[in-house]
Amino acid sequence: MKTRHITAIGCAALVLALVSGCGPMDPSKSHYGAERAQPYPEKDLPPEHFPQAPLVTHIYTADPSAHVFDGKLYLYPSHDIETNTEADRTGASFNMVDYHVLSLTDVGGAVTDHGPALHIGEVPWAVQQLWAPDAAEKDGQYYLYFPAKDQHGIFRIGVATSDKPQGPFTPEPIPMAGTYSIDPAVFKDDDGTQYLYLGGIRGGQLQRWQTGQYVEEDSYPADNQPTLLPRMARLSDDMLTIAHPLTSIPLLDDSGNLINQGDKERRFFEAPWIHKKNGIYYLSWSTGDSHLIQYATGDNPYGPFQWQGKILEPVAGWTNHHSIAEFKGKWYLFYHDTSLSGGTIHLRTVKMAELVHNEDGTIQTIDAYLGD
Ligand code: FUB
Repeated sequence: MKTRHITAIGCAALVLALVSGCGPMDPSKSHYGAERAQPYPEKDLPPEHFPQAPLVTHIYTADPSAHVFDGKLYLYPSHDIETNTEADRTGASFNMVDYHVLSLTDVGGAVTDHGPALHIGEVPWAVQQLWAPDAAEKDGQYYLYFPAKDQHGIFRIGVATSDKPQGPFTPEPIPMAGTYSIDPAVFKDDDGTQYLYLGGIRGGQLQRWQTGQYVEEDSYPADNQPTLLPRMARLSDDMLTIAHPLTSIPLLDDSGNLINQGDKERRFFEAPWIHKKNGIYYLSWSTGDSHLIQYATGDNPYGPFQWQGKILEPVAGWTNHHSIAEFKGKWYLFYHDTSLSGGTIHLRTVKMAELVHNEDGTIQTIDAYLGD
């Protein structure tokens, strides 16, 4: 078990990473595609361009899903590694093999890495790419939900259980029936009902499930047609299965129409996340190739959700993936960037920043990359 402090250690590690060969990758080979909205990682930027320090610096971490269990803040991130897998449009270079759970007792205090919580070799059906996970608790049992590719190269969602929030987790022998794509996120409503949200296009394969069956070819709606939508289902009482088939979550623009495929700054790409404040359900997501975290609000877990604004500007790196949680009376955004690796797109590091909800329920936009 390792414990790290959020201190200048982060800066030292950044310098080390910059000189240790984790150099910038050709952005034309970036995760999922060639688009790039901002100059980083073509430049090596010093730490003052990043208002928040890495939460841990001894490993690369990404896609932080945050939950408070027993008064402690737990993060369930991806564990990024250098795999020498060629980067391509499917995200092949994000070839992660295990998870580590992190926890904090106080914001700004020590961050504990609880060590390996689940390895792909322990999951009978999973072959590669342990991508963004999430976790949930029910009756003293903890559930880790995770995407991985099966023997056919198809992303499925698996679940693993533990009697401790930090694991280690024991995987179920098969993926959750009726699940597909990536980026599971679990939301527990005030009445205790828990819901699974998921989805990601391009490398996340959501575009291959438009008929309800998997097809090998990628196809997308025309730019003037409604975009592909994230999916969700209520979790069964056993937390191991979904209680009904995955259903699409309508995302509406400010005029009340479904957001169109061509609306690249707002359309859903990956990383759905739900939080609830003052009776308002907030659905937030990553726009992928336009590198934003957007959000919409609704009055129930199924939506529809109407777009409200932007939560996070593009970070350093290609992917932008977040979660939101309340801890000790304040709300926080958890996100990642590539500042620690000096810009290597698949070597990211998790961070947190305070998130402010305005009186009218809107959310203040955060900029975690200060540019030049
Ligand atoms: O970490 C692998 C993938 O990159 C995640 O599943 C996506 O959301 C993106 O962050």
